[in-house]
Amino acid sequence: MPSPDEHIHPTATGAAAQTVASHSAPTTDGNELVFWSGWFCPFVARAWLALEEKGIPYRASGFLALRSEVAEEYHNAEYKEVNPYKKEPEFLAISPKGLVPAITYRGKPLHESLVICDFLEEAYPDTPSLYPKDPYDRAQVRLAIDLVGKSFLPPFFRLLQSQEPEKQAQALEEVTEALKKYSKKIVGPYYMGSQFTLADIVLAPWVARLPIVEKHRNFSASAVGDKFVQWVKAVQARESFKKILSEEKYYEEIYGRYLRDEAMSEAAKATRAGRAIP
Ligand SMILES: N[C@@H](CCC(=O)N[C@@H](CS)C(=O)NCC(=O)O)C(=O)O
Repeated sequence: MPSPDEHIHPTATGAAAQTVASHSAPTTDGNELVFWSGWFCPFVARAWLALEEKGIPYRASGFLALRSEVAEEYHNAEYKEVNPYKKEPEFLAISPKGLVPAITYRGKPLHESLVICDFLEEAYPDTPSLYPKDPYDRAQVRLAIDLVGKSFLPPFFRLLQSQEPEKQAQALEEVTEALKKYSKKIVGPYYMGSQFTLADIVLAPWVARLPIVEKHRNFSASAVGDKFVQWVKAVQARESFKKILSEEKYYEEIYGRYLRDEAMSEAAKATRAGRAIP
């Protein structure tokens, strides 16, 4: 039986659709990199932000789902819209957990959003860096990444999926606490100051998803603090961020399944079972 998550809106919309369309011509760089993607995914958004920030050429094709003829030509540099919930064998060969984002670089596959971001940083050294130069500052970026992964994401998923008011309240407190910790270190306008780094990218996709928890779970950015509110505004004004946004109503649709605790993604299943998210 197909899982409910297979029936997601099949393509990017709004500004994200335009970004995909504006990358539809073949690239002139030897077509090194393929971006396996889904418009709906915050982890994809991290890799997409990194690609856009770095200006790495990629070709968009707007495929709705992975097809074998697409797989055959996957050495061509393209943005490929994938439905990871279908777990097609061709996609599993590229991304063993069956999760987006993934890339193929010169035909070699890689997965995990942060691994991909770091890979882009190293494979394209002549593009704008996502890390500061100073080693201590770079370590601060890594600490921010660690904080978001360990302290923000697990309660964020619990906040979405919990049905009981006490569990929601507990998760809301944990989300707010994690964001307060993050905010304490924001230099402004971005986490590390004027440079937009991976410390921003790791959390930025959830800026587009905060309206969901504001509307349905009493989340309040101002309860986190003014520094956070200002950071959210700076992220919203960032060109790369605007370029990868789909229309809000489609996020609403996706997250409806999480809010009713019906989502069947690996992350939703792990959250339900009290396991770490993959
Ligand atoms: N840790 C992974 C998480 C990626 C992830 O969970 N992607 C979701 C979409 S947002 C996915 O592909 N889900 C398919 C599934 O759960 O079956 C990363 O950072 O790349």
